[in-house]
Amino acid sequence: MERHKALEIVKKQLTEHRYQHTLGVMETAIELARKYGVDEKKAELAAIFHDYAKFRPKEEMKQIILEQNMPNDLLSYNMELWHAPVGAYLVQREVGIQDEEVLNAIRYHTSGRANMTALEKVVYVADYIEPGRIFPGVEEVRELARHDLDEALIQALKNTIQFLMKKNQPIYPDTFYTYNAMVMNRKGGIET
Ligand code: DGI
Ligand code: FE
Ligand code: FE
Repeated sequence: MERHKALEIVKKQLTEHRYQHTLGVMETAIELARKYGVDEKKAELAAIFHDYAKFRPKEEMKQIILEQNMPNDLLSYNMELWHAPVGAYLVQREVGIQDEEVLNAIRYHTSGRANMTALEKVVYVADYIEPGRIFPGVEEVRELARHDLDEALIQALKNTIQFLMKKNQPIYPDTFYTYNAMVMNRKGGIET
């Protein structure tokens, strides 16, 4: 699908602020894809649609999670997590995107998962560091992303887990699984 067409579709689903964020994620994902040898068109498409379901009503998301047999432990956690798997489903159903790699990059853009593909990592990190993001620690992840996508991802996960813990929020298990898998497979091995 052409960029212009994809943007026109997603714009209708988002607020202006979230659309600007999406443009930032798109540019960043393309840059990271080029740097790390990932398919740029897939990165572009996944980035454009990554927050497609962000503004769907809670009840609609809940119903989709139940009906489509998505992991229903999601329902016990922050509803902020829901728009990722629900987005993958709706982008397939409503937009007609069938590429499983692209759909998975959307599906796992919030929690991550163990053994992420390079495309999934690109979208996750781009979402975290796009130019519109301003929060403590983002600059460090931007710097890491210039040379090492895995280290950037690990740092983003650490920040997210710490941020949630500071707010006394539960951590979704996949977020930990992602962190653990990344640290265990780290180049140079784990420190003991
Ligand atoms: O949709 P975005 O705002 O662009 O970013 P995102 O899809 O990464 O969503 C971030 C939100 O998801 C943020 O409010 C924190 C929340 N979140 C991410 N990981 C977890 C989580 N919430 C819980 N409870 N547990 C997690 O592991
Ligand atoms: Fe998101
Ligand atoms: Fe996002």
